Amino acid sequence: MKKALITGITGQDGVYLAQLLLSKGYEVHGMIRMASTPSTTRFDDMDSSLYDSIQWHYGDLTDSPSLVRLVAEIRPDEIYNLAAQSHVKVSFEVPEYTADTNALGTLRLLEAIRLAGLEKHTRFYQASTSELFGKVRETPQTEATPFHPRSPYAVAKLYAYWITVNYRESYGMYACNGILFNHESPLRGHEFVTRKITLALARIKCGLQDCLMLGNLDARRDWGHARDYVEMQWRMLQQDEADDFVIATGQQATVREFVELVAKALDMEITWKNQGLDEEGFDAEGNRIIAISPEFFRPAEVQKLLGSAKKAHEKLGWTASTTLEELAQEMALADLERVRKEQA
Ligand code: NDP
Ligand code: GDR
Repeated sequence: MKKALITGITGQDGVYLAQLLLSKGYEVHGMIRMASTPSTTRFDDMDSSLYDSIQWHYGDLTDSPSLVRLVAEIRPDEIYNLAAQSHVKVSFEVPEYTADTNALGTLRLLEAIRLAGLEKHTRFYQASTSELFGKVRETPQTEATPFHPRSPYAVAKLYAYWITVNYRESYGMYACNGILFNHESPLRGHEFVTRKITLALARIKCGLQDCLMLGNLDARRDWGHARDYVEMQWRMLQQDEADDFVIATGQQATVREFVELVAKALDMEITWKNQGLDEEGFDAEGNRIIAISPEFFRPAEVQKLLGSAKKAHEKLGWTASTTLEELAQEMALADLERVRKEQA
């Protein structure tokens, strides 16, 4: 039985990956942070029996001793480093913590593997990101596209990307970067734009909320489904040689188009408004509207991202199996059901 250690197991990808690895017969170890309220609620959303199948350990990417101890004790065959302060806008507010977790945390974990003498045994997956491309130099972005990160989050992930490559080249470790474009699901954090939209429109439909405030509606993203993307994280660690891969759908849409897809899935009429709003976002007629607020703009924006996953298609057999329409619909209907349960 293979043993896997997942950091960031309580996050969106962590839950889908744990489910996948358990279904493949893995012994799954999850690293979890101490929290004053439980951070494992996503497991209840997905399938609470999964929780009991996982071996839980306290640890933190900012705490070397916990990482050294865990890796030495578990001696995992595979480590998936999904933990991160993953919100791009928040990284402008907590830049040092973001660097400590996302950049140095990756280094600490790689060192823990070496200190345990497992550099020729443990395979390592690093959750790299399309945010590395930032101010894009070419479209679509591939593994060969130059990086230009645009946030403390992305700069920290750039360090993590290169230290992963460096440990592969220096110590012969099987260490891979998955350069994943945005991927979403009904388990997505509420502060990311897709989930913020599906939850707000479901609440507006049920009469629990009047207005949705958003930032840059013209930002373009290549959005896929998290369930499809974790399958590629696993496949990257099953190759003969470690390598880095872009995972993307090759389709792009704006935030505004995503709102429209969600409204369609929920059979709602929406009104766009930018001026003539009172403090709470109502217009003079008290309409329910979608409004734009400077609060949600970033100091430096990543305006457009579009990936080419040709290499992953050829070597990992990757094809995106969920369209953006299907994703928007699945997320919207899941939130509508949640809101209705809440109401009941
Ligand atoms: P989430 O934000 O949903 O989950 C982040 C996870 O990291 C949570 O389990 C969180 O724990 C944990 N975490 C945060 N800080 C620490 C720390 N200091 N020590 C240990 N654990 C910590 O992220 P996603 O699941 O969406 O993404 C997974 C990874 O993939 C992240 O690294 C992200 O940056 C990257 N990525 C994500 C993409 C996406 O579109 N989703 C695209 C490309 C890359 P807690 O529950 O306690 O907060
Ligand atoms: P992103 O995701 O920054 O791409 O990072 P997010 O959903 O936060 O933003 C996507 C785009 O939408 C615009 N936007 C808003 N964003 C948020 N969060 N809230 C709003 O109200 C809003 N209005 C408009 C943003 O400006 C942006 O352009 C995600 C994270 O999962 C990262 O960890 C991961 O590395 C990348 O995806 C790939």
